[in-house]
Order: sequence, then structure tokens, then C-alpha cells
Amino acid sequence: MQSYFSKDFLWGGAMAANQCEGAYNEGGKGLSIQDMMPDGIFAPPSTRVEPRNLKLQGVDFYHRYKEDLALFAEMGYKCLRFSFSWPRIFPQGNEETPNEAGLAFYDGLVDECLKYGIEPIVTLSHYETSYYLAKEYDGWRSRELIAFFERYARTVFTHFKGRVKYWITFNEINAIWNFPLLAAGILTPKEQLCQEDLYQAAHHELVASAMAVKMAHEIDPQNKVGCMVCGFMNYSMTPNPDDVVQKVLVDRKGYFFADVQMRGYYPSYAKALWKTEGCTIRMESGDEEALQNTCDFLSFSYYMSKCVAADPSQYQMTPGNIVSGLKNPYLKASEWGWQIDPKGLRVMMNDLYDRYQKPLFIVENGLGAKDKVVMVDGVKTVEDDYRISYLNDHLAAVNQALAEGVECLGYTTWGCIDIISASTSQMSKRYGMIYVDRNDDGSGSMERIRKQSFYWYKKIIASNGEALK
Ligand code: BGP
Repeated sequence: MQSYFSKDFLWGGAMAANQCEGAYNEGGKGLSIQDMMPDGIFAPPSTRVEPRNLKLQGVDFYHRYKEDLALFAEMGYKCLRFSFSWPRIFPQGNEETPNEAGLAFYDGLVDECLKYGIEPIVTLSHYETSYYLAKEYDGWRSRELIAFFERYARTVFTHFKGRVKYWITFNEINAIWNFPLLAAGILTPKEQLCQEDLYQAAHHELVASAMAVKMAHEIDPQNKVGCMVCGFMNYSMTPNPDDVVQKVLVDRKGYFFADVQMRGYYPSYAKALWKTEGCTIRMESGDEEALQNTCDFLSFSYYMSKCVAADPSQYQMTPGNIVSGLKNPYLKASEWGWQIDPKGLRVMMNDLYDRYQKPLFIVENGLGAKDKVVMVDGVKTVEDDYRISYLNDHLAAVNQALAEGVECLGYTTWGCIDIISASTSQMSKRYGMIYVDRNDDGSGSMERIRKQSFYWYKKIIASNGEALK
């Protein structure tokens, strides 16, 4: 295939601290909300640490990152997206000084990336507010978190100056609408929150993110900071204008965050909505000015698309990443019901690039599937042609968008190695190109095994996309 990927395109993979590191109580780390979510994001959190929580050990990346990075380097990675666990660096979240052991762990990880010429892409907050801040402050509902986050951001921007250049503030910030605990550390159950509460917490995150952008640029003008949204590719279920209107309204739930972070001000539709919904957002002087610090790139996750209709009751629902939607009769779905739609990625890239005219970064895309280890020529592997075909088709769609003029800095598959699923806390929902011998009941040797997708991705990277079909 003719490749439109630039020669410095950042090929790589992505992971999140809470899903891979484990070592939940080592090196002075504080508890995070994830340590209290043994059953995934749909169940209420626990009030104590439950041994059945697979995330407590993750895939032991904390102790095995050197071995894992050697495998990523073997695939030819140009970049690796991972997150710093905020409670590993500030165990409660409100301390004056950081936990040195936490910084030392990330020193090792960052330096190991650099050793292989792998560009680190660091997410500051990937669904991992400290449990202390969730309990004592109800997470981002409290304005105090802005100052705590600023201190954390300043600490890491200064400490990693010259070594980390790409930063992402909040992972899938728009997930707050559906999962306030996950995306904003809010312990109050969702049913007890009103729209105003969510907009207020979102405002705090948006101000904190913008301040981080400003600080990152001041500390090192080389820094590039991105915002990150959960991909929202919505189709109108029918050409009925009522359905189309509904699509516009649903899209805005996603655009809202990107609009503020890429344009630097609240969109007029948001202000109009606050009026109709009777929401009063408390802003301090300086907030609107702070928001003007826009991001350098827009990153997003993309797994699936969905349909929307004014009256959804007559259609079949389908699950999806963070939000469910209506089933699209033209699409197949993964074993977890997420609809597979590579062309939707091309549409979304064009749409976002047209809207902001700033570079995009696809920081999550992949297929969660059950894998089986087999022996081929005496070597253990997984024959995951389903994953190869998913990734090939999505990358071909990216190539098409590039040919159409979209600017994109890079692409990181979710994930590089099998980790614990964010939504279901299962190990058996595997995304990696490296199989990890660990089961849903916690058993397994943690052995790493190269899947067939490992060899495939290596070829794609080496050919800079020309080997795509
Ligand atoms: C995104 C999250 C990731 C990740 C991915 C896959 O929403 O940013 O953390 O896990 O989805 O989701 P899951 O693990 O639930 O299949």
C-alpha cells in the first residue's frame, strides 16, 4: 500500500499504570481509586482493598518493565504511551513534596525508553486519582484539586525536563459524564449528582489541564501537551431529521472538552445549555484566562462507533467503550459487543482535524479478544489473525486520512502487552501483541509470549506503513 505516514511518525503502543504496574503498595505508593475497584467500572467501589482485584498485581510491569521494554524495542517502537500513577508520586495527592521512590521508578522507566530511542508519551492522570482525594474531597468536585494537580504537574515537568517531551493531561476526560468516579475521582454515586456537579468538576479539570499546558511550555518550550478524549463516532440511525438533531446533541458531549482545550474558551452551545439546564458554574477570576492555554495536539482513543436516534427505544442497543449506543446493522462487533468500524476512524480524523487544524495523535486503538496459546514449530505463540485484521484495517483508514491531508503525530495501539481490562477488570479481555500468562482467577506464571501480531506490527513499523494491506 502506498504509505502517507511521515518518516518521523510515532509508531508505538499504549498502557496505563493502574492496569499494568501492580505493586500497588510498594515504593511508598498511596492507594488509588483503582485499588478500590475490584469489579471494574460498572460496580460500586469497595471500601477496602480486595485481594480479588487483579489490578493490585497488574502484569507486574513495575518489576518487569526492562524485559517488556526490550520486547517493545524488538517490535521497533518509536514511542510508548504510559501513565504516571499520581498516587505513586504524591501518595495522598495533597503533600508538599513528592515521594522520591515514586519518581525513581519513573526515572528507570523513562531512561529505559530513551535507551532504545523510544519517545515517552506520558499521561498525567489515567483514571487514577488517589483514594484519599476521592474520599476527603470527592475528587474533582473540589477546587482544591487544581492546586494539588499543579504541584504534581510542576514536579514531573521539572524532574523529567529534557527527557519527556510529550504529555497528555487527562485520559478520556469526557468519560466524566458516564463515570464520574473513574474520570474525576468523585465518590458520590452518580445517581446523586446533577448536571451542574459534573460541569463544575469538569471545569476544575479543564482549568487544571490548561494551567498544566502553560507550565509545561514555561518549564521547557520543547514540551508538547495534548488533551485526550474518548473517541465519539456517532451516526444518525436514520435520515430522519429528528435523529440527525439528536446526533448533533450527542456529539457535543464529546466536542465540549476538545473545544475548550483546543480553542481556549467555552463553546456558545455549552453556555446556552447551562442556561436551559439551570446550571451555574462557579468560576474564579483568572479561570477564563487560564483556559486560553490551548493544547498542542488532540489525542483520542478509538475502538468503535455507534448510532443515535431521537427515540432509541425501537432499536437494539450495543455495548461500547465507556458509552453504549444503538446497533449499526452494517457492522460486525468484538466478543464484547464493541462495533468494529475502521472507516469511522477516517471520518473522525477528518472531522477533528477540520475543526481544530492542529495535529492529532491516536493514542488508543485495538481489539479486546480471548486468546489461546498454541505451539508452532516448538515455540509458544497466539495466532491472532483477528487482531491483525482489526489493526490493519484501522491503520489503512489512518493512511487514507493522511492522504486526505490530516496531520497526525503518531499511533499507539492499545495495548502493547496484555493488561487488566479497565471496564471489566478481566485479564481474559486481551489487547496486547505480547501474551501474558495470567488468568482471571489470578493464577499464571506471568510469562511473556510473542503473538503473531507482534511479528506483523514489527513489519508494519519497519516499512513505515507500506506493508499494510
Ligand atoms: C479506554 C481506557 C483504557 C483501556 C481501553 C480499553 O477507555 O482509556 O484504559 O482499558 O479503554 O478498555 P477495556 O480495558 O475496558 O476493554
